[in-house]
Amino acid sequence: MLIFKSVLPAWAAFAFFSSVDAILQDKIVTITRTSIFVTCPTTSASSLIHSTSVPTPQSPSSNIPPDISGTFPASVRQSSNFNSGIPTLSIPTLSTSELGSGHSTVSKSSNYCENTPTSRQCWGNYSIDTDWYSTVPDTGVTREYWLSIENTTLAPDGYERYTLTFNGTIPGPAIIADWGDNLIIHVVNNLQHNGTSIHWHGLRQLGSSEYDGVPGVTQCPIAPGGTMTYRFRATQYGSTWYHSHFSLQYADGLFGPLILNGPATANYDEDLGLLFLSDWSHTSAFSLWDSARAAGPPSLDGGLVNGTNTYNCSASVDPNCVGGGKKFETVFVPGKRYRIRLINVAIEGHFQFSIDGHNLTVIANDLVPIVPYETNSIVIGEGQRYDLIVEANAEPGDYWLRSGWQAACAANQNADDMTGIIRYDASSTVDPVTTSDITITSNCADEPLSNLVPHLAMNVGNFSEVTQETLSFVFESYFMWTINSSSLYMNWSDPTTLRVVNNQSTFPTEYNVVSVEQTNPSDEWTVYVIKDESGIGLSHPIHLHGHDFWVIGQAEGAFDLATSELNLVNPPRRDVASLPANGYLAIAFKKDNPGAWIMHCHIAWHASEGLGLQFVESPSQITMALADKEAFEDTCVKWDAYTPTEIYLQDDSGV
Ligand SMILES: *[C@@H]1O[C@H](CO)[C@@H](O)[C@H](O)[C@H]1NC(C)=O
Ligand SMILES: *[C@@H]1O[C@H](CO)[C@@H](O)[C@H](O)[C@H]1NC(C)=O
Ligand SMILES: *[C@@H]1O[C@H](CO)[C@@H](O)[C@H](O)[C@H]1NC(C)=O
Ligand SMILES: *[C@@H]1O[C@H](CO)[C@@H](O)[C@H](O)[C@H]1NC(C)=O
Ligand SMILES: *[C@@H]1O[C@H](CO)[C@@H](O)[C@H](O)[C@H]1NC(C)=O
Ligand SMILES: *[C@@H]1O[C@H](CO)[C@@H](O)[C@H](O)[C@H]1NC(C)=O
Ligand SMILES: *[C@@H]1O[C@H](CO)[C@@H](O)[C@H](O)[C@H]1NC(C)=O
Ligand SMILES: *[C@@H]1O[C@H](CO)[C@@H](O)[C@H](O)[C@H]1NC(C)=O
Ligand SMILES: *[C@@H]1O[C@H](CO)[C@@H](O)[C@H](O)[C@H]1NC(C)=O
Ligand SMILES: *[C@@H]1O[C@H](CO)[C@@H](O)[C@H](O)[C@H]1NC(C)=O
Ligand SMILES: *[C@@H]1O[C@H](CO)[C@@H](O)[C@H](O)[C@H]1NC(C)=O
Ligand SMILES: [Cu+2]
Repeated sequence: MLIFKSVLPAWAAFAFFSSVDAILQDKIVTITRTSIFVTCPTTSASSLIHSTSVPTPQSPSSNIPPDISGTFPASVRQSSNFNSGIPTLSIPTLSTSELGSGHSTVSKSSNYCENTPTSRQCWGNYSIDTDWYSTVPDTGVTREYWLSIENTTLAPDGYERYTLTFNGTIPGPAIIADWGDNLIIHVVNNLQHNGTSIHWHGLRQLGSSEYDGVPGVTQCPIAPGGTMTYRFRATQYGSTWYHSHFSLQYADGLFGPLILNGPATANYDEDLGLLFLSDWSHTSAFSLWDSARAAGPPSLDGGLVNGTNTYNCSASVDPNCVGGGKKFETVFVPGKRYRIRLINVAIEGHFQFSIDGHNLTVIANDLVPIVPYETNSIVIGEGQRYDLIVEANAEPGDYWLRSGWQAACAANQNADDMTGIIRYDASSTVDPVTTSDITITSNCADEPLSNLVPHLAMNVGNFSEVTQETLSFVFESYFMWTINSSSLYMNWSDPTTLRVVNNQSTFPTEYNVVSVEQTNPSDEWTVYVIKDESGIGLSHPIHLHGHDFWVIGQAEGAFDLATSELNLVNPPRRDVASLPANGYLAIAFKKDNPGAWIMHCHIAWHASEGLGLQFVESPSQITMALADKEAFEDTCVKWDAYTPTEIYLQDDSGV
């Protein structure tokens, strides 16, 4: 058991984190912007390989709460209008009997509409006004994907290293579905010596919590050589990503786009897909881990924009510095409006994104459409997404797109070189000469809450419980975050969900379990407050699985239930929000999704250092259909058979 009663004084923490600056000053690295083009380590949309198939009856549906269940008419899909900019498929429809009952539907055939560049709020019988928490279209479509996890030598920025990839690329191939579709995703672990586990960030996994992909929480890891098939339904729509949730693996490249097409709060012509902003290291995150937790997180070598950048190798004698990186580029047609699905997938880094000469219209935060607002830059924390519409209304030319690394939040060796290029002329090869009028702030937290107004307004309902916990740390042989004195540590062989399925009602202290149970039908919400009393002075992007949460309080300073202001009237709603340094984050969510749901900091080092907890929600209602239970148990049997031969033992929280 890892229970700590004492913490070091704050000066120890400052000493620990100020070593970042010392590391930074030790190195002098120059940067380049070359125009050499090599094969882009990404997959074009047209090379997507996905198939549709008649699914085996989907079991998770049997678990969907009765309020959203209903009958199941066959659907008709207007394939050409649903996802402009993305190749469409001819999709067979399925009959009610093939899928079984349990999925929801609301038929408003008189309101049927076409989703086009001038009517993005429309979605067939549904619209931007539909409450997707209770109503999901019956597309009758199942999309099946295969992902191969590989150890691949790549030079994303011109510096060659081994990376971890989905299908050989960073980012991995895009997974695209429509709101309401079923997804079946086969994940093959082709790593030689490491387990893995894949998470579908922000998805509710309503009735399918065993497919949330967190090792030690909802599953055992997939053993080397093994396959696991994830099955769930897209009850939401918008922009997100899939990534490994196994230790630090996503920091080495294991992430990819997950797009769920649906309505939007503003019109646009073309969808450019996800745009990944990240920091990037020239050595594996695993090789940095021991020093990161003992001496403070390192200042990484640079950053990538959608998996690519240019590192200046001209003065380097390092044989791995092969050069030939390229800048991310995209071409605008004057007058067109582009949707960019912005995401921060940094290990540790906060961005203030902008495009020289262009404004951004923000239409969604995470998987929640918002009332559009216009800005010239946007602050984005790890794991967060903002859907942006950018109009090609500038003087034709070449423009810098800037990740906008915020040096006040974390150090990086090439902070100013995290850029891409917007061109108006596809044949242009010159570097832009544009300048930015953005002032990079020291806001390491979120956009102002007043900007993030959900289009589908929802207030927080009745709640009687307010759980308060305290973030702090211990420093024994290395640094660990604690929540109420306990650092998260998950036993990969003993996932919470398995305990629940086996009717165990107790959990190890280091599982950091917070129980949530709906006991009274008129009291169906829970409120959780995390208070930073660590004295370290860092903000933390807090991510909850299985739910969108309502951000009811977020401020610096101490929290006091009697006096601190909580906003229960249509507050921002999303799946990652910042816990401000030396402050508190208060969230509310509806107790409508039985499962084991982790909540953790999305700074990769911090999650590994134990900054997490789990809500075990209505455990007696967590059920699995037989086939899913067999698959779930099979993954554990194979993992347990593998562990005696394991070379690399777990040496972090596991998530
Ligand atoms: C790349 O590095 C070389 C050697 O340090 C330097 O002369 C050159 O200006 C750099 N290129 C860019 C584009 O910064
Ligand atoms: C990933 O690679 C596998 C083969 O390794 C292939 O069968 C599959 O179609 C690929 N998936 C995607 C989404 O490109
Ligand atoms: C819309 O609703 C009508 C009437 O229920 C149904 O026939 C049709 O298939 C639905 N279309 C879509 C795309 O869901
Ligand atoms: C990837 O390959 C390299 C080089 O063979 C090896 O050192 C490393 O351990 C491998 N990593 C994983 C996760 O398999
Ligand atoms: C995973 O693989 C890397 C690289 O081979 C290794 O250094 C690391 O310790 C492994 N970690 C775990 C927990 O499997
Ligand atoms: C970024 O890469 C992904 C994966 O290849 C791709 O789907 C997406 O369209 C790219 N983003 C942009 C803005 O081009
Ligand atoms: C951006 O928006 C601001 C405020 O709405 C406006 O003043 C400015 O002209 C806009 N800039 C561009 C390039 O559209
Ligand atoms: C965390 O600690 C506080 C203060 O001791 C206590 O009031 C609270 O109940 C604890 N929270 C949990 C979930 O145990
Ligand atoms: C992890 O769980 C397995 C299975 O319950 C158990 O055998 C093992 O002792 C546990 N490991 C630790 C370190 O508690
Ligand atoms: C758990 O409890 C349920 C209900 O009492 C029972 O049906 C089931 O067999 C039990 N499972 C195990 C593994 O004991
Ligand atoms: C909240 O509780 C009150 C009193 O118990 C009840 O009348 C009301 O219907 C509840 N509201 C909701 C949204 O459940
Ligand atoms: Cu953190």
